[in-house]
Amino acid sequence: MLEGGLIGCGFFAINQLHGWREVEGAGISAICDKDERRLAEVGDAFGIQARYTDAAQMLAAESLDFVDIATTVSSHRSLVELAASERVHVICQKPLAESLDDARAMVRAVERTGKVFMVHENFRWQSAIRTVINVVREGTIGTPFFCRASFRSGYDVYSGQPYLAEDERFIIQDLGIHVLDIARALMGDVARLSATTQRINQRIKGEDVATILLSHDSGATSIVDCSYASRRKVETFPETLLEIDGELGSLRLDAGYQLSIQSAEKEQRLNVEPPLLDWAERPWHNIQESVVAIQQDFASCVAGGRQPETSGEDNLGTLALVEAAYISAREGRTVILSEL
Ligand code: NAD
Ligand code: 89V
Repeated sequence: MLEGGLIGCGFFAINQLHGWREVEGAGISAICDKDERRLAEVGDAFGIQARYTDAAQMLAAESLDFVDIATTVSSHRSLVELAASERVHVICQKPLAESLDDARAMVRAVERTGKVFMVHENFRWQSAIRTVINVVREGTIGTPFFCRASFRSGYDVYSGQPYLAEDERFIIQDLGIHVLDIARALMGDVARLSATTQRINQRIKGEDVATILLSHDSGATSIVDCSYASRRKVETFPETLLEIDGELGSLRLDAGYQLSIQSAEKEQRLNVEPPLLDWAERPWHNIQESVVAIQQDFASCVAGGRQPETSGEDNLGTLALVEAAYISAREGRTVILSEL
């Protein structure tokens, strides 16, 4: 059994702690949060007695195989480097870092230890998205040449995560990063990108709408569009809707987890709604189920001595798209990814 230490016991860490209880071969035996009140609440709720307000002290005192970093982005680099210096496996929440330079340094630091380094980039582990990825990778619709990945919502994310209203960078860095990662998982790496951003809600500091055009290395095109300012009768939070055309067919993942696949041979309609786990609640159940899937993959990678699909190294490609989108929107130009 792999023993883990969770750093950061905030809003999302609750899902991670529930998730670890379901993972085979790994669990959390110690927790850390610099906020003592939060540490006590979460320790009591999950029956974890080993509690620390300092991650270095936790790593020194406990015999851990891995750390799960669930703090917000500004602390990710120092915590990942601390974990590397203590030679433990690492899973770290997205966004991995505030800059590409930081992220590259973090990847190099863990690489030198030979340990597993996963980014908790869970959207591509959502079961509906995973089904679509498998259909595309199996060649059912032939080589894809167009993808639209769309996340449009009016859901109040600020009440659970107040820091999202305070950052100069909002929707691309927090949410767009997931949708850009889905586009990469489906369509491959990106050669160039252009983006526009808007701020509709004037009470927040960053952008809450982004529209991004991607030209992939393969020649395919994707549109990634995100909004937290969309007032819609059917509120789809937190679903990513997909539309993909391939040389042999097409598929759509529509609202309510309805997947339709058209290929030369057949037309299929599938309900790919994720199960509601006993600790989960709608509409978050989609994200909550993906937490179990990604954490199980982490445990399997450690046991099997392999790097995960959403490794630190892989995530540099997604983080580069985030950086490129901000540059493009600010400077009003197309950004060539190889120049970053
Ligand atoms: P939060 O602010 O609610 O929680 C962060 C916690 O970390 C706080 O309790 C804080 O006291 C603690 N902390 C900060 N720095 C620390 C340090 N150096 N040592 C110990 N504790 C420290 O934030 P959140 O909403 O839970 O978000 C955490 C991360 O999870 C963010 O990176 C966010 O983007 C990500 N997130 C991911 C998803 C997803 O679906 N993958 C969803 C929500 C949030
Ligand atoms: O996934 C996230 O990081 C969350 C949310 C889905 C609400 O955007 O912040």
